[in-house]
Amino acid sequence: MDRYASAKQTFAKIGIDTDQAIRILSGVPVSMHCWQGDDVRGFENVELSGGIQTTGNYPGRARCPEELMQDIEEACKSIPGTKRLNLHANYAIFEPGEKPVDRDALEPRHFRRWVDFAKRHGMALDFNPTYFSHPYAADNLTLSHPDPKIREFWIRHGIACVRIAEYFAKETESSSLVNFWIPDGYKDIPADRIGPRKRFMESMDAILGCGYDPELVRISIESKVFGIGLESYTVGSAEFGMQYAISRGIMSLMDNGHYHPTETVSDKISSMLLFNKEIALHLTRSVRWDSDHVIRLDEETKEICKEIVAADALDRVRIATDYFDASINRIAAWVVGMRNVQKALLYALLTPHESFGQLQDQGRFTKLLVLTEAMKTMPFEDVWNEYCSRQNVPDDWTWYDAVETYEQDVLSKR
Ligand code: RNT
Ligand code: ZN
Repeated sequence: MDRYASAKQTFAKIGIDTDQAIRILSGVPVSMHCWQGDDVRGFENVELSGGIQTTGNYPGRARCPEELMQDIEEACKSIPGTKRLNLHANYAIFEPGEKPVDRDALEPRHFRRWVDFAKRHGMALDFNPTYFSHPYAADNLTLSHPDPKIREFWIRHGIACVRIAEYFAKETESSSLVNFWIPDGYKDIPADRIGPRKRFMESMDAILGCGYDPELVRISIESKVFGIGLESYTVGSAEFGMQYAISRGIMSLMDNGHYHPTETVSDKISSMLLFNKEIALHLTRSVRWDSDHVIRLDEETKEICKEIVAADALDRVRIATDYFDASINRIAAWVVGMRNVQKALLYALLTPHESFGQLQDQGRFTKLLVLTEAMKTMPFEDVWNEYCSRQNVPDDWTWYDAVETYEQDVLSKR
């Protein structure tokens, strides 16, 4: 008997249909961040700022739209499942001879080439206004800036991004998520905490007031606990984000690098699902702080996916990746992280949540522990390999060969 057939039987004994798990997984969209390919630099030729940082200088960073697209294409060859592409506003493309515009004047046409690219690859698009790496964000204040002129600039930017997402949604026939994250905060203890938050609230209200079709565009707000150089206070804190979102009927986005080190997003998901129609996630790996390391198949990644699957909420959670490691091959970084999201989802789909839940309700915690641990050595690999082969992507031991060849032939020549 082949290995998959045997694994299928083993999982059937615990009430799991591996074919069904594979089928479900293949339809779960995961939005891949474009910014791993160039260390969040974008095409504006400015240094990264805004309380976030990439470290490392591995050769081969994408330096222009063509290179970034080519690298995304290369990565996607090794990533199974349904992929969306997550763009940032600073990845606008100005055609040769066209005069670049500032971020408050961006238009859909500046993303036409991305739309063509996405369509060619059967991907839908998500979007992010870029509130960092810009002269008007030099002091790390944007939508909460005390200067109304600067706030207005950033409000116009937000509205421009909503329009661009509308265009994405129409073109790709799939609603586009626009995620608002601002770096705004202070290095030291602020004299006034409520003022900046009130200004952020009012600026967001002005953006949401632009009028948009929620069938086409979904809007989320991503909170954060601190940033580099902004250690003491973040305007868009967790409480701000959650309450703003729920009161305005938009989505909360939780990035698992944005909480205190012992707080876990996996524990937040169920509460959020009880009170929100939909939620959004940035999957990442924090190492001591919001360091944006490549996602591993670690306990928290698995636990997050378990929470989504066990709550039967795959269609209510918008999953995206968000990390940037410049110290290793960037294409491999994409592939490893995206494959690990897929693996964690598969692991969750292969777990008998109902019967485990019953054990909990019956107070049979010893058996629950025993079986939860037994799960870990089930023939997961055989189901994963079957999934990869049905998705026409290489297995774990071979995909890197192609990436290494690509590094030699393409990346090393940049
Ligand atoms: C920053 C946020 C945000 C960014 C991207 C580039 O802390 O996580 O999502 O990583 O917008
Ligand atoms: Zn994020």
